[in-house]
Amino acid sequence: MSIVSNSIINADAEARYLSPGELDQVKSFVAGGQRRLRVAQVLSESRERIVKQAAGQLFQKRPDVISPGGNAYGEEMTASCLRDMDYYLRLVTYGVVAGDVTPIEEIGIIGAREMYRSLGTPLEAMAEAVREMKAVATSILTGSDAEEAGFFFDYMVGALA
Ligand SMILES: CCC1=C(C)/C(=C/C2=NC(=C\c3[nH]c(/C=C4\NC(=O)[C@H](C)[C@H]4CC)c(C)c3CCC(=O)O)/C(CCC(=O)O)=C2C)NC1=O
Repeated sequence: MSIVSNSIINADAEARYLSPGELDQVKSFVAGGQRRLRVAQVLSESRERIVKQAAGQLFQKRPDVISPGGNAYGEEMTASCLRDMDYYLRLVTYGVVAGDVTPIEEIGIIGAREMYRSLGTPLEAMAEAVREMKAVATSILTGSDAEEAGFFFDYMVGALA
């Protein structure tokens, strides 16, 4: 789940101490802790704005999804769509805190494409929604904070598209 728990699980499986290489990795994980927590905090606090602005951009680029016959057409379906965006933003904050894509993968990626296909949700539009959230999020964050978050949004886009 994170470099710390993974290193411990691997070392204990061989009943050994953490190796110098593992300790180095944990060291850089700990050194980046403040930054990851700051990024997760900003994203959490800005979630409404990020989802709302990104959805606005998405629906402008893909008016078909909220038009009659579209997967997010109608108040209820649009609400499900925004909720999914919020889910994925929340998963980005998990990835940022863990410094690892595993929580995102396990909670929101494995089986997601099949699920969206069966729901008739266009995957490219879902990926576009995540791309738009990245754009808003990285405009709120700065420098390496934006890069840190951007990595997890990109991972998600790649996994959904
Ligand atoms: C945290 C892990 C997790 C995920 C990812 C998740 C997704 C998820 N999205 C769903 C539906 C949905 N998802 C969307 C989303 C969209 N439609 C579009 O055209 C847009 C591209 C997009 C918004 C950007 C819509 C419209 C539905 C409702 C579809 C329906 O009921 O037919 C459903 C079906 C059940 C439900 O409506 O709650 C699930 C399980 N649930 C989870 O627990």
